[in-house]
Amino acid sequence: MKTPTPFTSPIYVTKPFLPPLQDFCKGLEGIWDSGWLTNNGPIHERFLKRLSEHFQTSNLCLFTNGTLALQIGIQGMGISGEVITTPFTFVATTHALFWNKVRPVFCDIEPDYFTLDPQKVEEAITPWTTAILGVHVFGNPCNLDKLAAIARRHNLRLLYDAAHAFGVKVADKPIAHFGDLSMFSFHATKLYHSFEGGLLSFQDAGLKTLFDYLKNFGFKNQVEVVMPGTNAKMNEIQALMGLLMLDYLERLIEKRKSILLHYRQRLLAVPGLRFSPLPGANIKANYAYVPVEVDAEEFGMSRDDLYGKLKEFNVFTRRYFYPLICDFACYKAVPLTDPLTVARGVASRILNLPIYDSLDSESVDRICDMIEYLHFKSRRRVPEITDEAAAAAQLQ
Ligand code: T4K
Repeated sequence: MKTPTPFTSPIYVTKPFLPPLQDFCKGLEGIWDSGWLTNNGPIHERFLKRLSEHFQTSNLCLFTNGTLALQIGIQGMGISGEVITTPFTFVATTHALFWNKVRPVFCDIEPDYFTLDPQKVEEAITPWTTAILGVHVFGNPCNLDKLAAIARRHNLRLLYDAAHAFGVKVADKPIAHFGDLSMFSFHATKLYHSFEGGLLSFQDAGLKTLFDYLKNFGFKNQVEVVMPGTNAKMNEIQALMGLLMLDYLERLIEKRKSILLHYRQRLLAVPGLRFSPLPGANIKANYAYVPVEVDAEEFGMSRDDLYGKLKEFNVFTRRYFYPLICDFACYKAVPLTDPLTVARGVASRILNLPIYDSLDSESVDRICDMIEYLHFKSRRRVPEITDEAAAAAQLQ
């Protein structure tokens, strides 16, 4: 097998899609003309209106980033005591609890889609539990029905970190319709972005005013501050990007779907590589990430070695989410009530492959060639990808 040629410029795990520069510049001219830069400006209001149509609800509030949105969501809902959450996520999920002086209770995940394991959630409930904070990690919806039933049975609030899940629908409903509150991140690394940005969607319309106060220093009007709020407002430039990006959302999702299917078709038959099952028929996925688990024994090389070797070919994959949050120095003291067996295994095997709009199919093929080559080299044999295996892989 021939040694693949490294890419001449780096291939990162993601690269933001940008709308045509002239459209953005036209929007900037409007901002220059109006002189309105932030604090619920006209573009912010237009963006919010378009998002209400997209989400089929007006219970929405925009923020400068997803982390502050989640922090404010937790605070505004009066969450206290303990919250059951996942250790397999970006660290901001737990930080948002910590900043509210809420104790995280780390609960194990299920092996297919890496979201909270409902049975483990129920086992972790104590008299101090006030809420469940699930994460639709990589855009995979949590087990919505089971978590809702547990929350109902135990009188808990149900919050979702939906940072990865913009554009996802379940049974034709935007994923924001599930749970009491969902947070979406519009960070540059997301499939849909506003440079930086965040959104809360919630069921209780009464929370809107509270969130608006909390993100704007607690101001009710020019002379009344009704609570110690912070500054977490989305500015006009962010809103402009978000507004322009909305027109491309479906196209971006379709392109990602084709990239994911391409990776699967090429790599599913390689021993030691495992993809999550394709989403169920009632789920409209957003294909935000391409997580693959690497079984060191079968693949012939550990996940970390593969990650390192791909760098030599100028391919920069990411180990989202390793280490587990409970293993970071700042959370090591949080007592664990569960060995987190599944989460630990997944964190040690997971590797996210590059996926973004401008990644062409030739580049996907080259990345797959590199992975096959590294497997071959470590095994000293050509992977046995028969026509039947490849056909079966495509069907899975
Ligand atoms: N909850 C979850 C589950 C999350 O995943 C996140 C954020 C949050 C909450 C918090 O939401 P925000 O407050 O961020 O809205 C990135 C992002 O910074 C972070 O937003 C994201 N999750 C996380 C999964 O990924 P890093 O440290 O991996 O980013 P970075 O700078 O290494 O970027 C990754 C690659 O993307 C780079 O190698 C190159 C490319 N890139 C990046 C940026 C920023 C670009 O091409 N252009 C860019 O502008 O955290």
